[in-house]
Parts: sequence; structure tokens; C-alpha cells
Amino acid sequence: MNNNNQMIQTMRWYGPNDPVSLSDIRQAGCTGVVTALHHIKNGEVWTLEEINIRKSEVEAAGLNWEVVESVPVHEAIKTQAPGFELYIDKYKSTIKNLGDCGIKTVTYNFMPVMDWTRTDLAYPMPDGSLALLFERSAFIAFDLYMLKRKNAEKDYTAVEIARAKERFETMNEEEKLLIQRNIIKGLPGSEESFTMNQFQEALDTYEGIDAAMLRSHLIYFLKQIIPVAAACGVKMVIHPDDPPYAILGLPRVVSTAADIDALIEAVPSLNNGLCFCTGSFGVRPDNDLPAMVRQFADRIHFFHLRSTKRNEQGDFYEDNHLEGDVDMYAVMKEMVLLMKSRNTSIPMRPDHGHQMLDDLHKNSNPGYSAIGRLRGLAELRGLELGVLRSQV
Ligand code: CS2
Ligand code: MN
Repeated sequence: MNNNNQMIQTMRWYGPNDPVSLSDIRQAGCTGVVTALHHIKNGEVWTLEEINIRKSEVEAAGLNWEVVESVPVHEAIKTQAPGFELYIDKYKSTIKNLGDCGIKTVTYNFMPVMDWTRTDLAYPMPDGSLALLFERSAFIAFDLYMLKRKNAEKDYTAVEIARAKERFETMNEEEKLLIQRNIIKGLPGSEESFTMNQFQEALDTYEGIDAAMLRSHLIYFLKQIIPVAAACGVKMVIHPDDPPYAILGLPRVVSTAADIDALIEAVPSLNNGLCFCTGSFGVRPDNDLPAMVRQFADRIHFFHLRSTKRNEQGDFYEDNHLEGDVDMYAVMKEMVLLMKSRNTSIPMRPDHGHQMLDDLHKNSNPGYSAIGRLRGLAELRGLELGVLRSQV
């Protein structure tokens, strides 16, 4: 926590096996870390001992464990499969243990089966760096001609299907496998990964679960866990859908301002908070990001700042932090006002970054290489300082 109402600079760290070290993160200018206990099976309790081991690792590097991202929500909770209540009880224990260890901000998301999803993890930019891309035609081609999802055609227009067929015919076997892997393997932070059969089985568990039912499951979950979080001073921050719309016939209910409104109305506690991710919300042209910062001001407890660039076909790629479709200056102005009015500092991480410079010759978690995120962090810190000083 800094007392000058400026962002708390953080980066995500995937733990001791992360190719990016805590020392790298500190040298990039961070005071805090966003991390999770990825080695604990999805749905199991995070014990005080395991939490304190990670906390000590982070603090030994001169950093603070500012935010958990994420405590994953077990699929049984999202589908309310038999025994789901036990998983909610375990989730409550994890929240309490984190609160007892002084970790007070917990991220989670409620995306069915798939977490954040892209089709290409090494999309060349004009400057030679590599970005993450969601190519709609390739994704639809996966759905129609690789997964061969029953009745999938009804989710697409004739033009989209024609484009996907044309795109599929350009793919060799290697590219088909790569796209399939990118989609079902899961990206960093996704706690699930599947074979094609397992993937189809997971999709089948959502048979009969539409957006209204998924939202009711999310609200039920919140009504259970938010009182526990409030009692231990923990702020829960839900991460929006990425991409922010239904995919593969799976409903998504955390994509727009109206979706967030519905959660607040159902569970008004300020501990029912939001991770404001400009990259996820920003994929939709109908999401007015500066207005959403104003609208959800009191319950934004964590910022992910990144930008994306979309086109008419529904493709989008990750752009540089101050470029693309997100008006980062307008968002930053609202953030500065928000932290001043609440007299607080809110943790921010530069979400993803392009793979660039020496990182092009290293292995790294897609979207989570060091130098691209360092560039983003530096630009965002400079932008914040400029906005702050221009107001005096
Ligand atoms: C990112 C993801 O915007 C995003 O999707 O924040 O990298 C996020 O970390 C994943 O959803 C994993 O939880
Ligand atoms: Mn994000």
C-alpha cells in the first residue's frame, strides 16, 4: 500500500517455476506480486502452511503479495453438479486462510470450461514482436470441423461459416493441431487443460445451462462466499470473460456493465468487487470503459491494464498498452480520480505483454514474458504520473 493514492505496481508471478523471477519483477519497478498456488488441485483448500510458504518467498525478494490470481472456481460450482456445496465450503476455508495470512484481495472468474482463449500465441507484429491473437474464422473452423460440436452452425451466420470453411481449407495438419492445442490446452492461469474427448465431456456438462442459469449459479456462489470474505476483510474481485461473449455454445455472464450490475444488485456488499480488466472488457465496442470505471468505482479493487485491437470480422489481437482500441488515457484519468476520492491505492498489473527483444529467444508463458510487460508497466506508470502532475 502506498499512501499517495497511486497505483500499486504489480506483475503476475506463476511461482518458483516461472521463467520470470521475483528479482526480474522487482527490477521492473514493482512493489507487489500477483500470484496463486497453482500446484494445489482446483477445488482443494489452500492451507495456512502453503499460503505462508508462498508469502515468505515473495517477501524474501523484497516484494508484497498484493493480490491472489486466482483461486479457481471448480466446475461443479458453475454447473451445480452433485457435491458442489462441498466445493463451496472448501472455497470459504481458502478465503478465510488467505485473510488470516493478510492476503486481502482475491481474483477469480466464472467462465465455463475454458478460461481466457486465443487461437494464435505468436502473432507477428510489424515491429517483429509477437502478440496473442483471437482469429474468429480459425476459432469457428475448430468448432465446426475439428470439435464438430452438435448444432454448432446455429451459432454462426452464413458468411461466418463460409469464411471458416475457407480458412480451414488453408490449414495443414500442423496448424490444425496447433490451433486445437491453443484452444483446449488452456493458457497460463487456466487451471484446466483437456484432451479432445475430455473437452467434449466438459462441454456436455453444460447441457441445459443457459446464461440465466449460469448467472443464478454465480449469484448463489456469491451469496455463500461474500459474507465469509467480508468477515475476514477479504475483497473478492471477479475477472471478466475473455473474450467477453459466449463461445462454443457456453454462456458467459461477466462480459458487460449490465452483467456486473446484476451481481451487485444481488449481493451489494463492497467485498463483492471487480477486477477491472481493460483488455477483456475492451474487446467489446459496446463497453464504455471510462464510464464503467465511474459506474463501479467503489468496488474496483484491482486493475488489469492492457489494450486490444479488433476488426470487423471479430478478430482481435493484443496491442501495445497505449495503442489499440482502449483509450488508456481516459481510463487512467478515471483511475486517478477514483483513488483520490477513495483515498486509497489500488493494485494494477500490466496484464499481458508482447514477446520482444531477448524474450524472443526464451521460453515464457504466453502473454507473460518479462520485457513486454516491463514496457507496459513503464508506459502506464508514466501515464499515471503525467495525469497526476497535470492536475496540480
Ligand atoms: C488475463 C488472463 O485478461 C485476461 O484474460 O488477465 O491472463 C487471466 O490471467 C486468466 O484469465 C487467468 O485467470
Ligand atoms: Mn485480465
